[in-house]
Amino acid sequence: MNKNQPSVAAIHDISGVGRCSLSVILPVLSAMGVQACPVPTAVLSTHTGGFGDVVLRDLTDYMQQALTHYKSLGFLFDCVYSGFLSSVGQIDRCLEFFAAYPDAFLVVDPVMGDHGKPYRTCTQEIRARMVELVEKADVITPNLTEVCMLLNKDYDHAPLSVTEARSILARLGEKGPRFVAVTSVRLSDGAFANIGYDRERGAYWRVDCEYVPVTYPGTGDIFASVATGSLLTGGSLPIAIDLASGFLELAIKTTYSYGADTRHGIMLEKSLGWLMEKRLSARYRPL
Ligand code: PXL
Repeated sequence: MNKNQPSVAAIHDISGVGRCSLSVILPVLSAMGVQACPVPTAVLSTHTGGFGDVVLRDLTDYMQQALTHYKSLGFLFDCVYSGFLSSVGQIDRCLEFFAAYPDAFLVVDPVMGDHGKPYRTCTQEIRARMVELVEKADVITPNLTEVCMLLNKDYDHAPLSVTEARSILARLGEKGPRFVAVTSVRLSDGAFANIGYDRERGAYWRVDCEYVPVTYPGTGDIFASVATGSLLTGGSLPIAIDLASGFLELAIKTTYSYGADTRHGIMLEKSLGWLMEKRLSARYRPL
């Protein structure tokens, strides 16, 4: 919308407590100099991972009306970035956004589950149709659970050989996206890594990370947002994965050091300043 600054239509839910989705996506993109325009898919009292009976207001109708309004104003977004969806109709709403902005860079974080299980609100129908967004995307950022759902494979958390890791990336790339980044992969050489594939270049990448023995909600959202911010401001795929991995490592270790309740997500407020400094680390290497 402003040619000096990339703009993103960010199609995700907003959860009041638990530091995930728009609560972390907006500050991350802003810190990276990217204008984030939220298109909320649902309002939730908390995320769905451990706070009991969540209050959820679905905004499927709102999404369509918001798009009609933006089109009437002639707004152009440089990027459309989708994530957590609370109803299967929202797949169609996302496809409408994608069609309305044919020149936009399309980021699909196929948020469906973690640790081998679907999120409580992620129905079989949503899981079956997520691939329609993936096919249109320029970049996708699934975790291993979501990879298995997209490839109709049984979830298996055994370490992956380099050949298996490359094969998963290539099969996802065949579905359409030029860039594939898969988070939190255990490799058979013992490394814990975020891995990537640039289909046009035929290049595979890995960024090895320090393993911290806890998991926090929202880390996938933060990974995808930092990577998106980097790609939109001139980063290559390995640079984007490197920056996202470095930032998460810092934020996770910071949170772990406080022993904070994991359900509240990572202490983003303590680490966000790092993102503004745009450090280059070049920890990436070919996979
Ligand atoms: O971080 C993914 C996510 C997004 N939105 C909601 C969630 C989760 C994961 O649990 O529950 C509402």
